[in-house]
Amino acid sequence: MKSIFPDKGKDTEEIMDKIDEAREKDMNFSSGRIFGSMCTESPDLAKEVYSRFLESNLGNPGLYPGTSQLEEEVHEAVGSLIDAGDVESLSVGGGTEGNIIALWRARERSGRRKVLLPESAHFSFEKACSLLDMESEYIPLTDDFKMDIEVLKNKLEAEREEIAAVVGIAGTTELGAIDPIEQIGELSEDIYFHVDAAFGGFVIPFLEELDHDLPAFDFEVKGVDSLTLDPHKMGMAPIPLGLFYSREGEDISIDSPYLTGGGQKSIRGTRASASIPAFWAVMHHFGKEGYKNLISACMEKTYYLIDRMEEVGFEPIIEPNMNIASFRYEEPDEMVERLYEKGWNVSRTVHPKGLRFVVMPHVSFEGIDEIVEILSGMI
Ligand code: 0PR
Repeated sequence: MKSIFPDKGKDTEEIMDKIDEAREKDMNFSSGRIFGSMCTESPDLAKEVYSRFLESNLGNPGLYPGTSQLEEEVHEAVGSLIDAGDVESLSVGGGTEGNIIALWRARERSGRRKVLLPESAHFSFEKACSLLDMESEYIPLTDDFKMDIEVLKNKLEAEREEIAAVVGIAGTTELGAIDPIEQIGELSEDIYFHVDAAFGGFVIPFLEELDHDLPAFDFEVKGVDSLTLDPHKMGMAPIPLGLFYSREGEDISIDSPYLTGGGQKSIRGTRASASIPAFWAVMHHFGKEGYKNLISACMEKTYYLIDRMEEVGFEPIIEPNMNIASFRYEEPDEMVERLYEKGWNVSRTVHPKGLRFVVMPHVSFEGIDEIVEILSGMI
């Protein structure tokens, strides 16, 4: 096969021309046209900090005591938002890695393979089950799109001995619904209970401070064994950064004899770590007050989007708990494609079929007016 690997080095200008050409094809948050992503643009400060830590690799933490210290401070500060106390914490690549680690621990602890999940669970649990040779069993949802606690109760009574883990979601991907975490915690008792708060974990604590009445979802609930949440979603951190917290931390550590640190608990070995100091900076840049303002502005835009969509005939699937608004629509796939061709990114829901908007901080009132205008011309 003929090698197409570059023969000789090129000059920077030529390289950068190609790089810019590719970058210009990408969509970007600042256009205000992305409604289908749970990520957003980080403040400039984060970009500056990120670029100073490109070498940093917490897979070998002894080489980076400065980054390790910032990591610890991030874990403690975010942990205090979710009542984590002194539970163990790990930096992960995002919700997917956090969910895999949770099921891995549950399997090792119990020696069992069955996982009970709400039908609204993110597809990362299917990856986890496939990797870990575990079996997913889905619990149907109630009319308000939360895990049906009665069905869970019966399942637990009938199959308790086979069940490795129960999963609850605090902020579902499609609708932002919050499962009844307290009730699941009571039912799960000695069975491993993991909360996927990848999105909601950075929203609910601030909404609570803004006097929204939301259910307990974190380590305040006694039965919760582990919880994952993503600063790279509403935390405004650059990707990739998730945080996994676990009440019982000793389950799995793999020896890493050639490295500093002694053992690794994460799935990744080498871990790009620049997003940790970048997030440390973002967290200090906003503070609680800044996050409350951001989330409150997102909620205002969410309600505005719902009003505007109702005006043109769309029906919201649920009253929003957080900054996700989804609307019933029978043929979302085709609509999503058509909007994409026009330069707009809107996502879809599957249960039930609909159009899904994540109202992140980069979304503007003008952007909402524009997309509603376009949609109303297309239905
Ligand atoms: N758990 C929940 C509840 C999630 O919503 C997600 C991601 C995950 C776990 C997995 O997180 P990571 O993708 O960080 O591993 N939800 C979004 C989704 O799949 C992620 C996303 C982000 C999608 C940015 C698109 C995008 O542009 O829809």
